[in-house]
Amino acid sequence: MSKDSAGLRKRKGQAKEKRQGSEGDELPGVEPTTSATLNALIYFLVFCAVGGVIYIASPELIKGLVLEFLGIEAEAEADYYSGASLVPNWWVADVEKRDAVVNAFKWAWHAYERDAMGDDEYHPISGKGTNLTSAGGIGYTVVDSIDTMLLMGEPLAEEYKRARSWVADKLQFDCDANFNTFETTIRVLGGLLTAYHLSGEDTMYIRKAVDLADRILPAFETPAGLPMSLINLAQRRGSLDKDNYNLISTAEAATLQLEFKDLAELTGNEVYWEKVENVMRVIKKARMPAGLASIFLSPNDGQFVQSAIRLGSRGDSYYEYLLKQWLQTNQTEDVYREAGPQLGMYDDAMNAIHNHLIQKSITGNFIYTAELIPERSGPGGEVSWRLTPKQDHLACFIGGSLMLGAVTSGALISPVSIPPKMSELTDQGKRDWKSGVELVRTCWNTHDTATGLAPEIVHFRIKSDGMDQMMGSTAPHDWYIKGARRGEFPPYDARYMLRPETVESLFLAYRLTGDARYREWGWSIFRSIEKHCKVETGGYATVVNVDEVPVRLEDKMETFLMSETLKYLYLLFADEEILPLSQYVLNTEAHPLPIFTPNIHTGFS
Ligand code: DMJ
Repeated sequence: MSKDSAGLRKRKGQAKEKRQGSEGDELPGVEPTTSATLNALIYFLVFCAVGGVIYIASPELIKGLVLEFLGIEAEAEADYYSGASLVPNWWVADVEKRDAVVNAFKWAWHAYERDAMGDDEYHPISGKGTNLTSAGGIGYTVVDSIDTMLLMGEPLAEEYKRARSWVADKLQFDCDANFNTFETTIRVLGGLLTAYHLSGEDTMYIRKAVDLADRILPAFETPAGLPMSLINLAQRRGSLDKDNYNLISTAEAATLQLEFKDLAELTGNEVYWEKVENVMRVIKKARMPAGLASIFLSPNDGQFVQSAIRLGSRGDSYYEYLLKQWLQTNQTEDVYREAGPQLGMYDDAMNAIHNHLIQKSITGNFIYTAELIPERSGPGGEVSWRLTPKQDHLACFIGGSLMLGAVTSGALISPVSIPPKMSELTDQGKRDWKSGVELVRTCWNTHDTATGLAPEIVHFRIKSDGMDQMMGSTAPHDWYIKGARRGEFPPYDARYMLRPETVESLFLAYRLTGDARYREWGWSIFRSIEKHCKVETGGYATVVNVDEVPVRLEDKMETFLMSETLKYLYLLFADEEILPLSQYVLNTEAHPLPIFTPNIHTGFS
C-alpha cells in the first residue's frame, strides 16, 4: 500500500480526469497561424465543455483544482491537521513504546488468567472474577481479549493458545438468564468474528458465533422490529428494559449492524442482515426534525421518544455506525452517504451535530459537543430544548470518527494524501476534518488533571455559571468536573474507568496525519495509566478521582481495557500494516472486521 495516501478505497462514481486533444489534428486547408489560433480556441472550448461537465458532476473538485492551480490553499486550512511535526516514516512502529503496551497487556491478562480465567469480569484488587449472571459466564473477558493477542502476535502466542482452548472447550451460551443484547453482540459476537478473521479462518469461532447470533435473533421480535435490550440466551426470549420505561436505547439498537452483517456475509444467511438493516430502516423513517436523534426509541411504533440528544451514552455508537456501515460494505450503500442531492443518513447526522451540538468553549480555545435536554414549559406544556455544556468521555470517539469520515465520505479523490490536502476534500469533508481535529485536541485537553487521566464527564463553562465571581482567579478556564469538592467523596463524573475513546481518536488521527503529536499524547496517557491504574499484584483498576494523587482505586478492570484501550495504544505505535484501514473497519468494541463488497442487495435506500 502506498504510504503517502490514506489507503482508503476509491469512492464509487469518482470523476476521472481525461487528457484532451492530440498533436497534428489541425483542420486541412487552414493557414498555420490561423490554425494555431483556431486550435487554441478549440482546445479552450473543449476544456470549458469538459470542465463544465465535471463541474456539474462535482463542483468542489473543480474549485479545489482551480485553487490549487492558483496556489491559494489557505494556510490555515492546509495545515489544519495539527501543526508541523510530521513523522517521516510514520507507518513504521515505535518499537519501544509498542512493546511497553504489549507488556501492559500481559500485566492485565496474566492477572486475570491467574485469578479469574473464564469469568466475565475481573476485580484486580481482590483478585476475584465474577459473572454477569448466576447462569455462568459467556466469555466476556476472554473473547473480548483474543483479537488483541492475535494482533500482538508472537509475544502473546502462548496466551492465545490457552484462550483459544478455553473458547473451544468451555464457552457455551445455553445460559438461562438475561444478557444485554448490545453488549453481548459488540463484545462476544464481535470478538468471535474477529478471532475467526485474524486467526486464519479458524471455523471453531464461526460455529460459536452462529450459535450465539441465533440465540440473540429473537430480541428483534418487537412490533417495529427494534431489538429488545435484554435477551435470555437459553430460552431465546427477549425482554424490554423496565429500568428505562421499556424504551430502546438508540445506540444499542443501531450498533449491532457490523457484527450481524459480517456474519450474514460469512454464512450466506440473509436473516442476520435483514434484522439489523430493518432497524436502520425504522430509524430513517423516524427522522426527527434537523436530523438529530434522541437517545430512546419506542419499541411499538419505532418513533424517537422525547429524551436527551447527545454523543455520549446511549447516543454515541449510533453515529459511529452510520459511517462504519458504509465503510464496511466498501462504500456501496448510498443510503448512508448519498451521492445525489438527497442527504445520506451519515451526512444528515453530521450536519445536525455541527448545527446543534458543537459549541465553542468560553475562552474560545476549544470546541466541544453539548447535549440537548427536552423540557416542558409554558401553559400548553410546549417542549423546548435546553443546551447543556456536558461532554461524556464516551463522546471522544467523535473526533477520530469525523476525521475518518472526512477522508472517505468527504473526499473528492481516493485515496487522499496523508495528511489530506484541503483541496482533496468536499466542503463537508473540510468542515468535518477541522472539527474532528479540534475535538481530538479538546479530549486531549481533558487529560489536564492531577493524574493526566480524563474524567468520565466534563462540564464546559458558560457565561451564566457565575464561577468567576465565586472562585475568582481559581475559576477553571474552559471545563471542570461538576460536584467535585475537596475532602468529599468524588462524584461519578470524576472517575477514569480505563475507557478507550480518546486513544481511539488518537489512533485514527495518527493514521490519517502521520503527526507525531498524536503518538506523544497517546504515550502520555499510557504512562498515566501505568502510573495510576496499575495494581501491584497484577491488572489495572478504575481511578475514582482523576484530580487526586495519590489515587484511590476501585476494584474493577473493565473488559474494554484489553479489547480497546490497549489495542488502540498498540496500534498507535505498531506498524501500519498490522491493520490497514483500507481493509478493516473496527466495531465499537475495537474488533476489526474486513471490508467487503456485499452480495446481498436489499434495496434499502
Ligand atoms: C465500549 O464498550 C464500546 O466502545 C461502547 O460503544 C461504548 N463504550 C465502551 C467503552 O467505553
